[in-house]
Amino acid sequence: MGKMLNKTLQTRKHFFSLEGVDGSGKTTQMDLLQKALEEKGFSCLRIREPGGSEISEKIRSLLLDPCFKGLMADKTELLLYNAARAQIIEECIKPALDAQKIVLADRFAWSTYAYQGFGRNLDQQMVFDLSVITCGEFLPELTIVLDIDVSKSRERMVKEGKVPDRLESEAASFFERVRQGYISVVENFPQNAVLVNADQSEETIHKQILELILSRIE
Ligand code: Z5A
Repeated sequence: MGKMLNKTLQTRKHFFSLEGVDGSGKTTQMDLLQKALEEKGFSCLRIREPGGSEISEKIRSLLLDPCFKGLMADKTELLLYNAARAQIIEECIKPALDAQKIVLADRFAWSTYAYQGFGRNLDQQMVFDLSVITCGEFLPELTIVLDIDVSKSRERMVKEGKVPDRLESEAASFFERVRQGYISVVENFPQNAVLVNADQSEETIHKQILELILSRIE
């Protein structure tokens, strides 16, 4: 179970992220959300983490390479996710927010809190503090966590036939901890994070997400 963090959170307006275990439907929902916002005339920058810039994509391939399974130290993993994030903030997020765009992130700092803090059992306060060092004020004003039973999200991944990367090949218990990590984010930051039941139709989930985002930007 997650502990309550010693924290203050600085966030940026017009910055949103979608989070959840793999197969929770983030990419599907990102597509629908971006399209709906652009149809309403909003200009959006969409990013995915880790990645989104040349340097961050190189870090991504290091992080997800299955040949490092069992080799990469947990703290190396933690620092690499933060390094990729520091780069994408400077190169992409800051300029987009300065240009009044809406930033939509497929994963961001709460992935690190859930996967490294809970999945890998690293000290949660330390993971949080490091995120604050990496991001400063560049944290999303609202994070939508797509919450789903781990067995159901696994079924979706199997159905899709995706070859598992280094993290995706972790045991189910790892993803159970990650799910608890996301629940802890919502408990710690109810103003900045919300759970949406991801075991519903794509259209129902989309409507809920769009309503949440529009309530912050219109
Ligand atoms: N990671 C980390 O450890 N620490 C960090 O700080 C960060 C990341 C930033 C990145 O993987 C890995 O890095 C990730 C966490 C870790 N790994 N793990 N494990 P990624 O970017 O390659 O993949 P992902 O982010 O996990 O996304 P994904 O696997 O592509 O899943 P998704 O985007 O959430 O789901 P999807 O592609 O939209 O949908 C999956 C399938 O379900 C697909 O066939 C859909 O058609 C289907 N689907 C979607 N919605 C529904 C509904 N509503 N009903 C039924 N079926 C659905």
